[in-house]
Amino acid sequence: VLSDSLNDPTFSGELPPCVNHSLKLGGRFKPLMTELTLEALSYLFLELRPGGSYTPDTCMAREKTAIIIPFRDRPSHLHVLLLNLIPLLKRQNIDFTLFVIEQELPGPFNRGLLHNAGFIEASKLGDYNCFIFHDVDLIPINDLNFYHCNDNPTHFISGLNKFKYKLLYPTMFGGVVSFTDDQFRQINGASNLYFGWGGEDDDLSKRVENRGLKRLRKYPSIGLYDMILHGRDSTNIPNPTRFELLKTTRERQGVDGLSSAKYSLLSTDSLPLYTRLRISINMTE
Ligand code: UDH
Ligand code: NGS
Repeated sequence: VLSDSLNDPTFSGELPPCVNHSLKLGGRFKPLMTELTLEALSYLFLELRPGGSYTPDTCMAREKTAIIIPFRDRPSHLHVLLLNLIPLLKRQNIDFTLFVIEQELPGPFNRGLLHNAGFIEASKLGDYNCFIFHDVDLIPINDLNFYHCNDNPTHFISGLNKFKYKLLYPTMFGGVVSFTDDQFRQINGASNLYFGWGGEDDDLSKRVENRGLKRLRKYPSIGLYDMILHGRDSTNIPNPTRFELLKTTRERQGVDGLSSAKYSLLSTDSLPLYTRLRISINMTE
């Protein structure tokens, strides 16, 4: 007679830990660039809980991960990212929640402040111990690029299609990076002062170094991404003050960051595939 162990009162088994060498993993793959609607996507991923959370049901994940996506007006990129990233995270047995942190108009885009606001708001909603900050237009193309945190902050990108699957310079630290809760607090998060395009990721890179942490990077054949090619956003023009700001990273680090992030949270919506956080930033504050 077959018995259901879960209904057996003497059964007290625990799930085994999730391991990296899951049978579900392939290696490099070609991403799907189809732009589906959010409704179609939500039918594809019915196993996600409202707000975009997923917990593997065959093993215990080693950490609880918040994926934080800085965002403004890129719905088609977001849908392509979801189509590729959700299956990859599931194959890797990651326990995750997707947060899309959106900066309302008007005003120039501020990616650094969105990192801080995303970290602060996600931490209020769950006990996440791993944070992965993820640009909306970067699609991972290797299953072995694990969405885990490490003993030091980690740059997930070792090569990008637009740079012939290489990087522009060795200290690059933009696009997709991971921090444990402690690591992000240790560097006082990102700078809030970079309005417009450029430099905020270099500032983050220096903040890691200034606090005696290392920057890790994924193995060259593994940290591969395809960027969805696009032009410059009209509300994210190059920031003319970025080079001046980069000269004062060290002096500012203690007072400009997580500890001083100012924004208004306009709404929190638990959508089928992600938690949407809308914020406004007052440039004059
Ligand atoms: N982002 C938005 N909306 C915006 C601006 C930025 O969602 O209006 C987010 C998004 O997650 C994006 C990230 O911020 O991936 C970084 O912004 P970006 O993609 O504009 O920056 P990147 O350096 O590209 O990747 C700059 C475009 C330069 C075009 C040059 C054309 N030859
Ligand atoms: C550097 C920018 C970074 C940027 C990187 C790659 O010059 O913010 O280029 O940009 N630093 C400064 O401007 C100080 S990319 O070619 O991907 O658009 O991330």
